[in-house]
Amino acid sequence: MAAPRIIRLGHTPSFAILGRDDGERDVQGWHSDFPYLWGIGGRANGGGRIPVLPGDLVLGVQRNVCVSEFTKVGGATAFKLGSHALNSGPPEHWGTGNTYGQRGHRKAHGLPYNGPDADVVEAPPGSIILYDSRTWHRAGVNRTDERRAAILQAMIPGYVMPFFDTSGAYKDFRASPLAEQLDEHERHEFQELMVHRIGPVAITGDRELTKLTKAGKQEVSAY
Ligand SMILES: O=C(O)CCC(=O)C(=O)O
Repeated sequence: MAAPRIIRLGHTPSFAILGRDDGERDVQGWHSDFPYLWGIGGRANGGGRIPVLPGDLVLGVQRNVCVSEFTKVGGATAFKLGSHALNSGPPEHWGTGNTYGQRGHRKAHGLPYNGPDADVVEAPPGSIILYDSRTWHRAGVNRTDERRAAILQAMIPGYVMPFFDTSGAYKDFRASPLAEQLDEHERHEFQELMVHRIGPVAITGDRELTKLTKAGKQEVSAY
């Protein structure tokens, strides 16, 4: 399977921060990430958002940066390693994101599945956890006083539509002093990750973005 030549972010990178658990607060349930979103987003398992194709076609790779240390006691992410190959979402009885997304569900029913089939991935701060977006996972439970933080990035081929429009965040970045800290190559790379487009046209409700990013150089055939 040839790798796509254009890779983009499926949404603006976001933080996932966990404070100490109090025994009753809402927690995240089992799910797969964008563009599959099995177990979350209100859809039934499988959801039909993305066709499930045989073989090893991967339409998303998740890249989570551990800002703090990831330990089991501190709320490291739990995965079901190898579940991407099943090409379907987590079972309902594990407690999916749809179920645990209902306010008060954890207080009433306890935590989602945390048995021997759940693999907690521990990692030092600064680590990057890369996984096939189909892999079932959920945030752990932080039983320490240190907050646990990660930056979540959904990497998708350029031909998959983004989950959210990234234009606002990209334009804020361009107008900020941070943009000056990147060299020309880095600025270009960042633009390519953040601005979804086909050929010269930025795919966004923001008409200014096509002009702003002078997107004309890219060939449609590059997809
Ligand atoms: O916060 C975590 O440990 C996992 C979050 C995550 O990967 C997700 O929400 O998709």
